[in-house]
Amino acid sequence: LSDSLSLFHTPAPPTLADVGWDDEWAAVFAALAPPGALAARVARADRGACTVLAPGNLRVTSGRRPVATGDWVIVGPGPLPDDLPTVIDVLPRRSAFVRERPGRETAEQVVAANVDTVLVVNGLDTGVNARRIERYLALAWQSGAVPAIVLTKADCCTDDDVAGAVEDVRSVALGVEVHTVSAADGRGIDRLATAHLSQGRTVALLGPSGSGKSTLVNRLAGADVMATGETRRDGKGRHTTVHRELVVLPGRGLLLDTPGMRGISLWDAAEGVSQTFADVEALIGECRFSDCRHLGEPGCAVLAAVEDGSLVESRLASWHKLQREARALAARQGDRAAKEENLRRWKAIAKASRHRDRRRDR
Ligand SMILES: Nc1nc2c(ncn2[C@@H]2O[C@H](COP(=O)(O)OP(=O)(O)OP(=O)(O)O)[C@@H](O)[C@H]2O)c(=O)[nH]1
Ligand SMILES: [Mg+2]
Ligand SMILES: [Zn+2]
Repeated sequence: LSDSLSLFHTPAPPTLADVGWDDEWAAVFAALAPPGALAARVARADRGACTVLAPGNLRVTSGRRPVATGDWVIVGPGPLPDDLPTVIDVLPRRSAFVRERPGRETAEQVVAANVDTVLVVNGLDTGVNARRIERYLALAWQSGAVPAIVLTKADCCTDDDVAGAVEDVRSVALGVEVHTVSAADGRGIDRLATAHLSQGRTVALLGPSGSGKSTLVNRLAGADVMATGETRRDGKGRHTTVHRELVVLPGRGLLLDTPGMRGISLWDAAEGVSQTFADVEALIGECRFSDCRHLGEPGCAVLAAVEDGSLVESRLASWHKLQREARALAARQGDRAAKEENLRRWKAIAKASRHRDRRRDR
């Protein structure tokens, strides 16, 4: 227990409401939980075990169900008297930020569950990366949470540079709030807190390593809850934060800090891409051909917009790229589903034939 007590920097343990519990969760829990089980929220998930919040702060085994940081789970006693309590079930997620799991297999990774606001964090010391922001926004919109963009380290730039960066971001983040903050001089922090922190609400911070996510968590919490690290200049970025972790600010909501992600591949993000590129998609209906691919067909409204300067060419290229990526993923998912189906059939055949052999042996 003691190693997880650092999650709380106030002496009073958080209440269920502090952790995000509400009537809707209560109703779902009541419908699914066996008598005597507890509701708890996953603050940190490790292989096979997780730390959960509320009613206390306890270490439980995850059981067979994969759990993600931010999940609401049903906890019951372990199978043997001395066993740790065990996650029996995961309550259906209200939102989930999901990317493709890095590595070779085609699988999803739930980065954050039941999040209300996704803060897409970008450091002004490295300049804004519009393409990366679009990618995060696609996944954020897809997640069901509301994205906002936070440009950190405003103290590293002149006011003109800050204004220019905000302008650049606004042009690719339509309808999304853009905040500029500095953990060094404190600017923008209160405004960000007022806009997004309140009891029971969950705010996830996502962005590259060294962009200042943990520093911002500490600023918002008013205490050093997360370790922070020097930014390396050689581009080899060592990750300071290595676990995703939910931090409770009693009465003021929850922050979900994450390790910087080097690459972030789309996972089921078609709708999120459409929402991120609402400006491009609005033009599509105007193309002469309903199956226009916007690659040079006559009467293409998208290319006409590039021509007259109302759509930036690099943004169109970015849209094409993310569309292709979403389609390629769907194809790989289809391949994988077909392989799994094949494997299931072979296993069934093998089992049936073993059964037959046994009967023959008798
Ligand atoms: N000047 C300045 N430096 C900052 C600011 N915010 C963070 N930093 C510095 O940036 C470096 C990285 O900050 P972290 O908060 O550890 O970055 P992170 O996004 O959590 O990184 P990972 O945990 O690796 O993903 C540290 O040296 C911080 O002191 C800021 O507003 N201004
Ligand atoms: Mg960090
Ligand atoms: Zn077209």
